[in-house]
Amino acid sequence: MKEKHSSQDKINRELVLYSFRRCPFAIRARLSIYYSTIKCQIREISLKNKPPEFILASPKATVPVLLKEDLLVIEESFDIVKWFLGQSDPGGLLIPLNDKNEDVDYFISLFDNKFKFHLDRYKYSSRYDVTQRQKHRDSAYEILKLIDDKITESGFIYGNKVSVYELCILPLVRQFMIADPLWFEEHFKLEKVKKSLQGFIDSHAFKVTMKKYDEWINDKSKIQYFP
Ligand SMILES: N[C@@H](CCC(=O)N[C@@H](CS)C(=O)NCC(=O)O)C(=O)O
Repeated sequence: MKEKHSSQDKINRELVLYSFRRCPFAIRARLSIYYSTIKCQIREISLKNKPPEFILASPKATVPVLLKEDLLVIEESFDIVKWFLGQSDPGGLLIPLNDKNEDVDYFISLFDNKFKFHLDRYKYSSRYDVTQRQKHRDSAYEILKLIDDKITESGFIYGNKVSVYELCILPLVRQFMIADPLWFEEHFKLEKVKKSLQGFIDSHAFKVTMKKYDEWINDKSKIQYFP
């Protein structure tokens, strides 16, 4: 964590999330804010025209980025999730992290790295190599099998309620579905994953999380809050 805020942020001293509506990593961060019940200033930015204040706060310039009240910056979505729920977790979403039989970090990094690698090459195959599209879809599918095996009788990845697993993994699975909705509808056979994704998309939490915000401009009278 680094201490880099613009002078105006130093005066404001409130939580600020730099976000991008469709980004799966920003979605997970906003979901954690929703479940924490904490209110946070939200700055919806354009990834094609990143504001200088954002780059100053986080030179790696990926969303989401959280500016904390103590002026520290959190630049990784899973760290943002853990931070918000570490402050307030009325729904017990962090419980799997305290279970010695669970390797939450392993699963989430599997999705953030390997799954995302194949997802990008499947979803945006024209930017990579169209001839490899199906191969990457198959590889992503193999990773989704691991989650299908994990999903319990109650339909959740851990126990009988939503947890940090759904928050972090399902936004990426949604991208996999969006890459080719017709194929997903007809050929995706991991029924537990399919049902879990549908429940997630239909949830109040997801609807609130996908609310549209105006693009941020540095004007005090235009501050927006999430949720
Ligand atoms: N490991 C990062 C990944 C974040 C990420 O890759 N975000 C994408 C948007 S989905 C981004 O900001 N890309 C930079 C760009 O498009 O310029 C995290 O978990 O926060």
